Parts: sequence; structure tokens; C-alpha cells
Amino acid sequence: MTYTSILTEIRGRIGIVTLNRPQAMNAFNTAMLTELFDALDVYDNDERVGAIIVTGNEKAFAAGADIKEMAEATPFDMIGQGRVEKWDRIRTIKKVVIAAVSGWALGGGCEFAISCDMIVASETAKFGQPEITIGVIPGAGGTQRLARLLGKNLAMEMVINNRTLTAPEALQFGLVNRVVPVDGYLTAAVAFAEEIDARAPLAVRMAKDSVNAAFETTLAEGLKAEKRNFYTLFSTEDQKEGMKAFIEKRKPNWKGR
Ligand code: DAK
Repeated sequence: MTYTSILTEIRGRIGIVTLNRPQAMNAFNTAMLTELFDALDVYDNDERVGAIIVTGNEKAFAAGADIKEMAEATPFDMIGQGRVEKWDRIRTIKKVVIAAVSGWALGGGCEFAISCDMIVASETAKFGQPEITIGVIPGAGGTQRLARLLGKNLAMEMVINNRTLTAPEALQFGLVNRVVPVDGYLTAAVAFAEEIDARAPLAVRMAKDSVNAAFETTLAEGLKAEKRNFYTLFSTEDQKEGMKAFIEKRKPNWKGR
């Protein structure tokens, strides 16, 4: 697929997808959304890529869905364009996806960022769900994920009263993993992704799957998923290598098998 609204780059072993509609604050139109998920799929299946970063520019990660594109839409247009399915595809990516956020992460932009596995934010990052100001509510998981991540009261305030969170607030409330100076946020995200890529790949995958189970199932089902993943890892060469390396007081040499 030829991309017109995103840029892609493999830096070392890190796949970087840059949202690239600066004239529209990186608002997600159908083309950009389609390209973004195509690129994520490509990197998810590319053995040269160990982890993935999605980023925007300094001013805007993404200002949400493209309001101009959906202003006149009917419910059937919204359903027919498969938007829900498109947004849902982030849940199917197996590799770790880190959002590197600077500037605005609003509406669908905030929802996309919090659907990633982790977030590195620049000091200027701002997170919000302003849909209420245009007569709607979040439609890509914001009400559910923010309630789980931040608790009910703050989620209510963001969704009902357009409360935005600054980067320090987002860090304080656990919405992001780290806040770094704006001139180094992508570099910091790449370093973070490289740390993850240096770990046992199958264990990383199982760890991601297990933590995600906490958001998608009951505690009992989540505990079952964790146990299943834990036991499965005992069938890998990396488990044998990791434990042997510990005993031999040396660094493990991961094979991803
Ligand atoms: N859509 C379209 N264009 C946008 C945009 C957006 N969301 N955000 C900004 N732009 C455009 C502006 O219209 C402007 O274009 P021109 O007038 O120059 O042609 C250009 O980007 C620069 O924006 P501003 O002039 O407004 O720049 P400022 O620095 O003054 O303000 C801002 C930046 C980000 C605070 C402001 O632009 C803003 O408030 N933007 C709108 C934010 C917003 O309301 N976002 C929520 C959108 S609704 C779904 C799943 C998810 C969704 C929908 C469906 N399904 C599963 C079905 C998601 C919905 C949303 O996200």
C-alpha cells in the first residue's frame, strides 16, 4: 500500500509509524486510519521489527477523528464504513506498541494512545475527550478505557466536562509511563522500545496478552489466561536459557523460540 497520510521507518529494530496530516492536527480521516492499521499489520508481521512506535508531531499526536469527514454522516454511514472494526484492530497487534505523544491527543487521538500498550509523553502532551463539545461522546473506547485506567470520577470529568490532562497530570494519574522533554520524546520512546526488544520475545508477547486479559475478562478468567501463558513459556528454549543464564551468572541469549 502507498501511504499518503503516514510516514514509516524502521530504526534499528523499531518500526516507527508517524501520523502525517499536520495541516489537520493529524485528525484521523478514513485514509489515515486505513494506512495506520495497514502499517501496524506490516510491522507486526515483519521479523526485522521487534517493537512498534506510533507518533505524531510536536504540536499534535492526533486531534481525534476528522470532524469535517464525519459531520454529515448518518448512523448507517458510520457503521457501513467499518469504523468500529478499524479502531478495534489495535487490539489484534501482537507486538508491543508504544505511543510517543507530544501536543494534542484528543478524542480518537487520546483513545488511540491509550489503546497502545504504553505511552511516552513529551512535557507538552495534553490528553482529552472533547467530543461532548461537538455533541457526541467517545466512540473508540474512551469511556471504558479511561474509567479503567483513571477510575470513575476523573473519567466522568474528562468525558462529560472536557477536562484535559497535562503531561504531569497524566503521569501522576498513571495514564502515561514517562514524561520527557519535548526535544527528546521520540528518542526516549525508541530507547524504551529497544529495552523491550532486548527481552525474551515470546515472554513479552505472553506478558502483553496476560495484562490485556485484565481489561477484557473477569479476574477468574484473567488468572486462567495468565497461568496458561506462564505454563506455555516452559515449552520455550528461552525459558531454559533464561533460567540457566541466571544460575550461570551470565546474560541470557534470547532466541525467540
Ligand atoms: N478534525 C478535522 N480537522 C481538524 C481537527 C479534527 N478533529 N482538529 C483540528 N483540525 C484542523 C482545523 O480545522 C484547522 O484546519 P483549517 O481551519 O486550518 O483548515 C487545523 O486543523 C488547525 O487547527 P486549529 O486552527 O483549530 O488549531 P489550534 O491550535 O487553534 O487548536 C486543537 C488545536 C487541536 C485544540 C483544535 O484544532 C481542536 O479543538 N480540534 C478538535 C478536537 C476535537 O474535538 N476532537 C474530537 C473529534 S471527535 C469512532 C471512533 C472514534 C471517533 C469517532 C468514531 N467509531 C468507532 C465509529 C472519534 C471521534 C473524535 O475524535
